[in-house]
Amino acid sequence: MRTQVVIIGGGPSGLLLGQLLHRKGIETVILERKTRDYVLARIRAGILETGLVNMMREAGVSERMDRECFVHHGTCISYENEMFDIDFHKLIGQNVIVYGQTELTHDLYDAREAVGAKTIFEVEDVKICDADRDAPYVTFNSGGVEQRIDCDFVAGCDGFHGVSRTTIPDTVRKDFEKVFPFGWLGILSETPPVHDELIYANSNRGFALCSMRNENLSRYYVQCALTDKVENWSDEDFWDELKRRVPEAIADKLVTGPSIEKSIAPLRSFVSEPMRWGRLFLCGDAAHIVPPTGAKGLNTAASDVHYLYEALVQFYQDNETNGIDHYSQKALARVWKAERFSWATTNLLHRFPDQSEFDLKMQRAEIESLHYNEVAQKWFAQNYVGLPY
Ligand code: FAS
Ligand code: PHB
Repeated sequence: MRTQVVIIGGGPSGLLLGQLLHRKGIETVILERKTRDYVLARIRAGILETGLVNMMREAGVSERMDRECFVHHGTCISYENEMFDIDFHKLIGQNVIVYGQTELTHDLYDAREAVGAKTIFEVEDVKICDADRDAPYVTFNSGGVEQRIDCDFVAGCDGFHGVSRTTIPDTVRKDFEKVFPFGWLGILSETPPVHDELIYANSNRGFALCSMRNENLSRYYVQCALTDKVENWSDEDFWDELKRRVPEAIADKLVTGPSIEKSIAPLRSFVSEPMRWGRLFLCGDAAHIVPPTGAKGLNTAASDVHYLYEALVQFYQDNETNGIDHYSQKALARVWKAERFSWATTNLLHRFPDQSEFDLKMQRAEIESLHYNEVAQKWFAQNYVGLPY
């Protein structure tokens, strides 16, 4: 088998890259470890930056997103019984949209199948070979049969636990990591959202987030201990704890109901450099992870896709290598800014086990300056809606 670009990973990064390249006549094969249903059952991001929305439109996969999404002109931050709005539209004339990663991934799978582009599911034992040479190839096992695909390039879109990142030798790669001492317990419930915008809550009991997917599908999170287990939390326990962490006026109007999904995600900041080794390019969670506080995970994967897509089109159409030669540098410049915002918002809104009284005073002072200082709010708004590509 031969193709131009082998994409490892059929998550949003791989699918979006594949769809964009297809529309430029560049052939790809996606290798996905799981089944399509398994990938679509994962509940993840909910906020899309304008950059990602524009790429979905360029990929020709935005019809349902444009029809069903919520446009959010701002977000709310609460601290104990106080709550304030950061109005992106008023401050910087921009917004974000609420459209679940699950839906976005579903749309991309449908689009890929509609154009007949090749995706091989349930692959095993994927190996990237000769990535540092001019004729890379990928071997894998499918249905018990060893297979090989020769290609020009490999896009490692296989997430944090994939094989792409570690294909880059330890002598070349440098990883940067910070593990946070808590996780997020999230639930999905078929209930109306408690507020028309998201609420990021800082409380003396820990962080909480009120989010949504549509007018009758809500997504909520509470900060929990790393040792916590989903089975320790009944739905009632969750709702009671959420009510303790948001302002009374919000708790009073919260509509509760049975959870249809419940999971705990650990929080970490992680970046692996470089994001290119020879003809292998890392994209998305394969190269970096952020705590979801700043809603940057999926959106930073999108900017990687943007840079790699542009670079590969330039190579195939203009026989230019400037884009691919500068891919890692360009992608990392934006990645680190997203890491900074995600780290800063996580420190601002969570309770840390080792926080002193002084630390709590500093956290409170920072939230209050965000509440009353327009310059601080503009910085938050510019980062939350997404820095330019
Ligand atoms: P993904 O991990 O989504 O996709 C990688 C794909 O590669 C997977 O389908 C996997 O099965 C496949 N794969 C792995 N190894 C392979 C191999 N060896 N061979 C073939 N295929 C392989 N971001 C936010 O912005 N907001 C959130 O609320 C949020 N919540 C999250 C919750 C959890 C539990 C996790 C893990 C992440 C969350 N994220 C969130 C971040 C998330 O949205 C990612 O940024 C996004 O999925 C990145 O997409 P990909 O880079 O495509 O990686
Ligand atoms: C979500 O809706 O899942 C979500 C929204 C914003 C975040 C994190 C998660 O910052």
